[in-house]
Amino acid sequence: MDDDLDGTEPWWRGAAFYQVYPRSFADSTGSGVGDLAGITERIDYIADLGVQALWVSPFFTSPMHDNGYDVEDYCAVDPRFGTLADFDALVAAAHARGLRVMIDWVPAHTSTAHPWFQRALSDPRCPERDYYVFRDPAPGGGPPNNWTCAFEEGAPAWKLDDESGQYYLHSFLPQQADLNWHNPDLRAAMHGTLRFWLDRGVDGFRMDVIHNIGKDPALGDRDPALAALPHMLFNDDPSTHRYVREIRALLDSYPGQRTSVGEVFLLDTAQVATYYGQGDELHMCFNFPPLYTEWKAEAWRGCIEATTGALDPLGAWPTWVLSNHDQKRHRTRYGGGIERARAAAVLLLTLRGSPFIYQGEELGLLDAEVPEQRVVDPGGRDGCRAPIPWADSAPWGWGESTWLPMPPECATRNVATQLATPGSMLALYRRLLALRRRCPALSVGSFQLLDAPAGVLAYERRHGQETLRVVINFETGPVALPEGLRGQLLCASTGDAGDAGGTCDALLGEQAVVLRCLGAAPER
Ligand code: ISL
Repeated sequence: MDDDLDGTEPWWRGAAFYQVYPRSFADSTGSGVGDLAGITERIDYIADLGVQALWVSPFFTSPMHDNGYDVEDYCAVDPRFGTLADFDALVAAAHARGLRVMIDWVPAHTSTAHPWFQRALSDPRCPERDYYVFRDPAPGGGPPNNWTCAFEEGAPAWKLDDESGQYYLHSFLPQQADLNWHNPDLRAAMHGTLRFWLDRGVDGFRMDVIHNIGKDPALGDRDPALAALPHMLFNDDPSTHRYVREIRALLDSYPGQRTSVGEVFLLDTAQVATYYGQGDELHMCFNFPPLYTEWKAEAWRGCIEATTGALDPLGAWPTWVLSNHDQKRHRTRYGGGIERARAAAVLLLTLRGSPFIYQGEELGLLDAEVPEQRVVDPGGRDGCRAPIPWADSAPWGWGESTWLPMPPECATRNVATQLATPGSMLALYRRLLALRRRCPALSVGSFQLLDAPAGVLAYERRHGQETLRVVINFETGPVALPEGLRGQLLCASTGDAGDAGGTCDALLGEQAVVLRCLGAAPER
């Protein structure tokens, strides 16, 4: 595998990542639930898409109260998803195609079914009791502080253990008990779980709510005005940085540029930036404001400026995400139009930083409608987790029944049809990813916002002799491009690439283009 893109950059800078949600990716057994062998069977699909790495969401032993983000055994594959041998086969198949494999690591909490928690409950004097955050009730009774949990608005982040009379902390479901990272034995045990997978050859980790590992040792009340919002959104204890540096040192002790991307779910990018440390904490952080930015040129310009303003001075490498397993898919969020989703693909894959594609967005999927009797997720996030349609007729490459309903428009939004259609969304993602590979200006080049007419976002990417321009029309009407924004068309969000090579001096409504600057050297 090439370690560098141009001899100096680490592999993950400018790499495009593909998020696989194993339950819904591909099913090798006909059970209606996707599995690891299913991913391996479809690994060529991911390789041919043109990404450099995949991130596989949790497949560890779990009671599945939070679809695997409630881990019962960090070092075992849940039988629903296969075996460790299936995992090894997936890594081997990915590596054979030059794809890196990142897995999800959930360090902030375990399932209450985890043996550590079970021991902690059964014997309050056992060492594992301090792996968690148990506290006496507040002086007047009730939870120890006013922190609230996610998924249930305003509900306390504490659950009473009747047996001992103490509460334990849970930032998410009561079945997900927060770990106490101040305990050195817990830290060592969690480091052991990283080593387990590093020794098996994984290339890195997506670290679930990593900002939530360190807690204010005093467990003080939060500002009552904000107390109804989940504590996790605000948890930003200085101790976390030390723990993250230890994790980074562990990754760095392995050869091969093992990598981390942390889910730092803090809504201020300046706060997120601190988790890059001095280049000695996370390699990359997810940044959530872009996920909440509406489809408007001005809003995106502001979002990009805020991101570059917070990260560039630190030399911190950005990530860009439009969809994931927790949020409405961006096509759904942006109103459902397909041209808009196509323009969004150009944006995602040409900004400076590492883009993360969520499985199915390359098909232009919408969220599924999930009737009440089929709801699975306590957080209301089933719609974006619907299975990927592979075949061009029902049951779309799955067994007769799937764990969630299929998404809408399967007859056109399936892999078989889109592979055979030159102008498909899938073809567009493949074209854009190929362009990223061919043009270092897009993957690792510098970035500069350009002046543009109202409703249009334009920026320049530059590397060596190569200068590319990206111009995105967020509005539905056509727009003429001023002289300074014209260029030779390399890729348009519309059509099937038939017009590449011509000069572009105007955009259709909701069209986005990648251009080579006129007067620049012709493409090599
Ligand atoms: O899901 C959300 C909003 O709909 C987020 O607030 C989410 O809780 C947050 O991004 C943290 O997410 C991660 O940790 C959770 C898990 O449920 C998510 O699936 C995971 O991505 C708890 O482990």
